Amino acid sequence: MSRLMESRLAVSGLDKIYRKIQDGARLGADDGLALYRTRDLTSVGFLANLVRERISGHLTYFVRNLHINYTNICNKGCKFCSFYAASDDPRAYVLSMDDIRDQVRKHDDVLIREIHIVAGINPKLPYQYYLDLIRAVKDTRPGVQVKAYTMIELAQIQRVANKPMDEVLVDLKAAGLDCCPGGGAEVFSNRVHEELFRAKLDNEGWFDVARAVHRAGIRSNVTMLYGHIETEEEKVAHLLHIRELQDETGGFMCFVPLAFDPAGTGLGHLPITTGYANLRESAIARLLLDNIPHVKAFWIMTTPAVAQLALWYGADDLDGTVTHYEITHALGDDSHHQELRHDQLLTMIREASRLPVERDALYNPVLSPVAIS
Ligand code: V47
Repeated sequence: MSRLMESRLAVSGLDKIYRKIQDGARLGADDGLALYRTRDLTSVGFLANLVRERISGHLTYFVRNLHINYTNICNKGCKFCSFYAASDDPRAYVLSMDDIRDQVRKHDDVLIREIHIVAGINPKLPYQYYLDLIRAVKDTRPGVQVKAYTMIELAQIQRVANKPMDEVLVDLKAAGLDCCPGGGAEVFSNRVHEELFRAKLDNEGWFDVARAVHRAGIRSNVTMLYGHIETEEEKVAHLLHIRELQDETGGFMCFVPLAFDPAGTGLGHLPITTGYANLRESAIARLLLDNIPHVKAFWIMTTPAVAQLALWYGADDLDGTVTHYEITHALGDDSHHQELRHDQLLTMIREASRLPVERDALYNPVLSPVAIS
């Protein structure tokens, strides 16, 4: 390390954290708070990059994927969500199996490896719907991997299945479920739960479902929704809870920081997150989550420009081509069309002096002419 960087870390009070990282020691809650409280983002990024390069070198992962949101009907009423609709709302929809097949077929001309499926909690949907949905996708697009159902949806699926979670997961796996997305974690704080998503599964419930998923041999991601009413202490506690659960199960593939988009939500008065805040979240997550292999820069929420910079602030994954994202609007307009072609992802990664690796939903590198070109 250069003398300049050494004195910079000393001035910002992060030299102790640097020594812990060098020694491979775990950071604690106090370190997490110090990382949030310093104004010296460059030093936080420098530290996060040491860990990022220790874990992934210069590699940066991406996947050719597609999102399907099978219903927007939801009975949870989360204050941060603009996607949900009551069943009598004119915007309300439920996709039939034919609709699902049509949505998949629309992309027949492009290579897709992962289909990411999440939706609202619609109490009218029967158990069979969730199994048929996975089968419909896999029949229409043989070989594609299905990343479906957050822990919140799984709790609902178990409710309608009316049988133990372990048996539900066996059925879902048999239908073709490959892994689960990380949504619904929000912030593991009873206060935030009470204020923003009271009707939803509580934090302990989320952990229990994740434990069952990992026990069933299904890997998942985990998210944190930031930029609303949460405190720095609550974010540190959230990250440390995840680290503890990962020590226990080892089932998390990737941490996904999700920048809150206030447009159309019950928190519409809040500002959108800044580039500074977005880079800080990916860097601190990389430093505290020493046992999670990947940190995602989800460009949909932060803009591609900031996601590209995040590759030097802890992140080693750019998610993917995405195409259409219903949960939030495209920044700056009212549409849901949000797409980066794989060649644009490659350019972004290479321009940032990182090495692109095309992956599948489970982070296995795939050798394709694009990945090696
Ligand atoms: O759980 C809801 C979040 C999540 C808003 O696993 C919002 O690879 C921002 O989990 N502003 C669903 N976020 C999306 C999700 C996800 C996304 C990308 C990749 C992965 C992965 C998972 O979206 C919800 C909630 O936390 N969300 N409303 C909003 N206004």
